[in-house]
Amino acid sequence: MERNVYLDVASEVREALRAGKPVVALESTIISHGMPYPVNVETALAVEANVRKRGGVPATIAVIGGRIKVGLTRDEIEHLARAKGVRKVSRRDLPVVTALEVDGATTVAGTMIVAQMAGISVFVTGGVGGVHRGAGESFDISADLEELKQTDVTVVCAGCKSLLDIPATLEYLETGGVPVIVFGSDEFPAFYSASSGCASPLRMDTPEEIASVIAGKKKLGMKGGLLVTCPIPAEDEIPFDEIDRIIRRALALSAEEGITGSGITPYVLQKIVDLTEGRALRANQSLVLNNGLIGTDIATALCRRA
Ligand code: PSU
Ligand code: MN
Repeated sequence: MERNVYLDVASEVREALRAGKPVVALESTIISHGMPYPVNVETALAVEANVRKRGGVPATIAVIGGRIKVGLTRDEIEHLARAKGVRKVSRRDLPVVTALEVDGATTVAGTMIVAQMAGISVFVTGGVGGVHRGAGESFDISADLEELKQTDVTVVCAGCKSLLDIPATLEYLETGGVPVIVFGSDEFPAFYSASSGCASPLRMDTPEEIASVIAGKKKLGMKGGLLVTCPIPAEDEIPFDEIDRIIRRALALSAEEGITGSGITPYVLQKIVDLTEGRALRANQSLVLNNGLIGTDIATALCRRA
């Protein structure tokens, strides 16, 4: 593990890594900016429980008072879930929150950076950022995609929302050399719905197969992550056309309100929850929990190879 004066790795996580046990990183922007209280706390704890249920050790990542924490206590999760003004921490923000000694919730990009610092290979979340609709004009492309190009962590998610331009996101990942695997489906999933209209770039049906690609990339000495996407469980799926209409309305509202930059994703996520009266929130919870199980199976398969 790299020596890092800002990093606090929880003893359970450190011991699991030393013993070669499966450790799964979890992000915190979903807690502070992605879901309302108290569903955010319930979900964060439930996904940690799912990781444990499958024999893994969860490591939720965030910045508390400028310290980069790998593995949070229940009180720390509760704090992030309730506190106002917790910053959203992507790559550009990490040196700022540590220097200023403030709180920060890490995005996919931020969490990947910290997971790599701690020596964690697999990271589970809900959805990943991507190329925004209209990015040709706005240049709004999530730093998550840049991170996948350069940081050696596998991100397990449920695809990306149609708030993004999904075909452009897949093109961008291809250009960046990021393997995109769909677990058990021929179609790339769109978060709330199992279908997106985009074919799966690569389908795999077992955690062992996926672990072999992660291990293979490492052996080749190639930098960068992998994106593993898991379709939402069928019982909680919202049909693509139905949720797409709602997302378009949420996007129109964000434009009317003049929301820009890193504020767009949290604003739109909140509006989607409001407009669906919580159905989107239940779907979000369900897919994160499912990803927790699959991600732990991948981490376990990876440990068995070592
Ligand atoms: N998409 C979701 N839920 C989320 C996010 C994205 O469905 O919570 C969060 C993640 O933390 C992701 C970040 O890394 O938003 C991307 O933000 P931006 O588009 O500003 O890069
Ligand atoms: Mn952006």
